Amino acid sequence: MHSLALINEFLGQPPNASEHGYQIDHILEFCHWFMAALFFGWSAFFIYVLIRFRRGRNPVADHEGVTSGISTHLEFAVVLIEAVLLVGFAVPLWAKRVNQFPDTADAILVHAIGQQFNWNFHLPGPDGTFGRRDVNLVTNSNPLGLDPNDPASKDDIVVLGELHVPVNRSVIIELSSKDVIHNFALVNMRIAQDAIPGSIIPMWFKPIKTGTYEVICGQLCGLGHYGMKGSLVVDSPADYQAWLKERAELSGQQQAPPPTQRPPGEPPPGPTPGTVPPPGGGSNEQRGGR
Ligand SMILES: [Cu+2]
Repeated sequence: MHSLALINEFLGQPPNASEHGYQIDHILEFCHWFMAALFFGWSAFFIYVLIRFRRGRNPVADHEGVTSGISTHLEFAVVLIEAVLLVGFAVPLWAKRVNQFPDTADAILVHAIGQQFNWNFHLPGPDGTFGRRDVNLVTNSNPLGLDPNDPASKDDIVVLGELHVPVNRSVIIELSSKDVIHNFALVNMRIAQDAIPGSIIPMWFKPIKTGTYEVICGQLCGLGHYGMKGSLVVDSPADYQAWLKERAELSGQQQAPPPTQRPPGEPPPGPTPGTVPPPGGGSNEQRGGR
């Protein structure tokens, strides 16, 4: 890329894949170089002071103190640079993220719902309308509490852990949480946002490179926090359509009649004879062992 990317790479920053990410990277790079300059500058000054004002040379304390104005000018310059960084770069960049959302007409809108310890994604399906969700309807097989009686929910797509989005389209994610505070962190997209129970918080980014990227939880949310990972797959438009089609077919299968509606005479559902349930009960099998 360019020479300033040295520190970001050294600190393990993965490559940027979003439209606005280079701006974040520039600020990070500049801040790190600035902090490095301050660190070496102040360290040198500290060592100078230790030698210059040693006891052997100054047996009696001087009550006048420093008379030169150099340190005042230096400190003023540091404050000025920091103010320009904050007011001139950081705040405008942040304001654009939170105030200037893309037009929903051509953006992809997805709901992401955090739970200990997974990310659920809810897509509106072909009708473009999100079905009603009700916390009272949440079960193991209906992790988001989607209302089956709402016509808009019939074609909705619910996926666990893996979200696909098309490249070069803005993505708006409306974040919420089922339990505690999580943080939806897309490091490659240079964006992160807290998911707070009881709130729906939007965030947006525009992926510009296809590939598979990590979704992590950026807030310590419990014992399984370390494993709260998912993936964001940025597809070509054709691959994205294929994924949508596949997911729509799969969610059609999920709407098969529930076990209580089995034909008369058929045995009730239960563990397959001869199998041993795993320790701790087998009710979480559907969640997959990510
Ligand atoms: Cu979490």
